[in-house]
Amino acid sequence: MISSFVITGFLGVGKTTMLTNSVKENFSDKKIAIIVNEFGDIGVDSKILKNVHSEVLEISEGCICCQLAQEFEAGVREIIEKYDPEMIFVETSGASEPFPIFLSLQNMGISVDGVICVVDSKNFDTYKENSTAKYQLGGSNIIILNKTDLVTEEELKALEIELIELKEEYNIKNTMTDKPIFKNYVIHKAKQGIVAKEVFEGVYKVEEVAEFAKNVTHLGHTLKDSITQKVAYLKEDINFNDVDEILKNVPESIYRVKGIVKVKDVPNAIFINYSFGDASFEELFDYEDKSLLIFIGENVEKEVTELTKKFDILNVPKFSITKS
Ligand SMILES: Nc1nc2c(ncn2[C@@H]2O[C@H](COP(=O)(O)OP(=O)(O)OP(=O)(O)O)[C@@H](O)[C@H]2O)c(=O)[nH]1
Ligand SMILES: [Mg+2]
Repeated sequence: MISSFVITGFLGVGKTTMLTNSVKENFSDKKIAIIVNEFGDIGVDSKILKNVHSEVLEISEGCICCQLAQEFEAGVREIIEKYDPEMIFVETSGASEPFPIFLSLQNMGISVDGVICVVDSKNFDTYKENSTAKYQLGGSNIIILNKTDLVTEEELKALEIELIELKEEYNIKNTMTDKPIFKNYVIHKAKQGIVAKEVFEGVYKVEEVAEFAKNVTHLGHTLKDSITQKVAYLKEDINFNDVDEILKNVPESIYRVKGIVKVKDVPNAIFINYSFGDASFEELFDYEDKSLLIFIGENVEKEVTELTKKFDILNVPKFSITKS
């Protein structure tokens, strides 16, 4: 039986980082396939993941827990046929709830060994009121407090207490019996998504969950409605300082920027990863497409228009959604 993990968590918390930094080295003896569903229609995570993992399937445009369930199942079948993996990791978009994906995998005869919710220890306060974020916590059985390098011990302790309370409140339950679906859950801490192999050693028995899962319905969630994305292309190669300057001008309501840009005097393209005010950069090999920045947040339309006024280099297509 193929085993799988679902990785959930709000936008920018470190899901892809965990997949690139932890998964391969812990399972070097296994054939791993990754499925990634990104918020927005241009997948940059898949490009990053392909640097590390050989088999990456990208499902873009929409949320796999709602309108893309069929595409998701078709994608899983495709990757199994082509690659015959022993393990599948599914990175869900920050807008998805994990439970429907969990059920889809089980319906396909794939064992789900864990639903991992990655939490941003530094920025949890900023997004914790979002209902999807709460359901992501409630629908998981492995909680990873990531970005621990950005908080103090005390802050981390306080966060852990808060998370336990929220987990109890939002713990996914069987609607008939009112009993929690996951009997147990564990909390681990991580920096740069680096966790030990034990994290992936299941904490519950699948059969028990399957029994419970029959009566669970998909809860409505609001993230997709309130959060949108806008892509801006760069008219030409720019200086690294200009990238920095653009990021400094990103308003608070845009809390996620991902992009790939060609920078003058640097041979390879640079992958830009910005979340909640912090940015990281990575070289990306063999990227030949246009330079672009994807802005994700609230009011993006208005805010990105402001940015294009300020930075002439940014060009926002008026009508079409362009796929990479
Ligand atoms: N300081 C610090 N930064 C981190 C850590 N983990 C991830 N990051 C940074 O956080 C940003 C977002 O990380 P990703 O792994 O892309 O987050 P994600 O959850 O996959 O994001 P989406 O797929 O867009 O929802 C990147 O800039 C990472 O470098 C960490 O432990 N500490
Ligand atoms: Mg990601």
